Amino acid sequence: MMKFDSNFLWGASTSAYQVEGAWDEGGKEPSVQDIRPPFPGTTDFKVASDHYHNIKEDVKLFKELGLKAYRFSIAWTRIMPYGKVNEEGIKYYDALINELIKNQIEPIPTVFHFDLPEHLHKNGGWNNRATIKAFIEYCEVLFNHFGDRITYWQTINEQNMLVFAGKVLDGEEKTWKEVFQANHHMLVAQAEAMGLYHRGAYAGKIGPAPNIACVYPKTEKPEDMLAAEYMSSFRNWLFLDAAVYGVYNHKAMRILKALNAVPDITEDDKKVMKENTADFIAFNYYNSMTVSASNGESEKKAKDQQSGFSIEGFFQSEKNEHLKTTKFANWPIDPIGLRVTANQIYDRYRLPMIITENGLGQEDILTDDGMVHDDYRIDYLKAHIEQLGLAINDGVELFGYCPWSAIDLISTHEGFKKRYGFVYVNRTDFDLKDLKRYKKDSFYWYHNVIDNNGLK
Ligand code: BGP
Repeated sequence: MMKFDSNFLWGASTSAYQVEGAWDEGGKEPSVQDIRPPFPGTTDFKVASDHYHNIKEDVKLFKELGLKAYRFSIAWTRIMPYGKVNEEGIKYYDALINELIKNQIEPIPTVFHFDLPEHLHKNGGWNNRATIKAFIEYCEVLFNHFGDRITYWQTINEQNMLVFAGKVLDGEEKTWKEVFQANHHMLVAQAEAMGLYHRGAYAGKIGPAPNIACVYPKTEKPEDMLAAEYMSSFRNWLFLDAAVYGVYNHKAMRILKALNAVPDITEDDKKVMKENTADFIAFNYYNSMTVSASNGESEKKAKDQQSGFSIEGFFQSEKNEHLKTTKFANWPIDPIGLRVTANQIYDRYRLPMIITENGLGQEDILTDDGMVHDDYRIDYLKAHIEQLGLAINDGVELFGYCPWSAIDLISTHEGFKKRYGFVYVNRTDFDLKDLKRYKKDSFYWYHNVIDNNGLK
């Protein structure tokens, strides 16, 4: 099996609201995640995995796991509650970043991961242009305080999923027109943040972190191929073309026109987007998509981040009969799709790339002797790492892999029982137990992969 480059960043991922807890401590403002009602049968985000109070213990485990990188998100609500700088929030992330560095783990922060501050949300959220300014003020604080220790900044996690699965991710049902106006403001905010970072001449790099999935045509019919191209432009390239080339993808624009959802774009916005672009691409990959030409079936919205959707007149989501699916939510499992996706992104943009999420959510069982036999997760990750190696052999510039998730945390909409971590956290949705950490079988397995710098 191939060895990876000696600098390859074997990592793992989390996000602030899903792992930290301490939702009202340290001067934190509630975020949209704290104020929306939890999905039926699932917990809220108040305690999560209590990472906030366990940084030292958790980073020690990450070190033991062998992580070379830890991809996490910074809570806007800790750094700038109600728009004011909060020293306690800065101190918290200083402590986390310093602890990681002390343990030779590269900190890879995401600036914004689904947790908009409540006061901005109440003022119209991303639909209000004023949120762009608030975001830039927040970024400025981040770059000033942590910029000396960060090499890779990610701007916005899965902006495309905020667009297509927004109702699941922040509880808001919006029209296409509203969704794409909010999306446009996020694109401008991201470009301004990248500009701010570049002008500051910091030593690191900055880029977006969308969820990218290759799209297959259901059959060899040319109409299905065209449908796949349309979905890919709308779901994937709209977001990366904007971040890397500073322009709107033409086929995505064609769909926006048909949906009556073209946002208001000023000449200034165009200039800002064109002049400020990404240095690298972080992307999350869980599964591929399959579509056929629209047969007039009406629009179907995405159930969640990884499920398909249909746009009348352009593409219709289909089941891929060749792929097995996950137990939770029936997401297709497609390791080869990761190789296809990585190649497609590299073909288009020629930028260095890092995978910032990929993983399997499953109900794990803690045995009486404190073990978790998660061979299903090992199989999933192994198959994906194999394809990642093949993508690198193809010539794709991939410099890191951060599976979701470093430690168990709360799923976006399926609660604590849907676990992803290498480390088991002893709690359920409604019983906090002792929150003790246990190493799963996948922990020892991933440790060996990292140690060996590749699969054996
Ligand atoms: C991505 C999100 C993560 C994470 C992951 C797994 O879309 O960026 O926050 O939650 O999906 O999804 P879920 O938690 O819904 O199983």
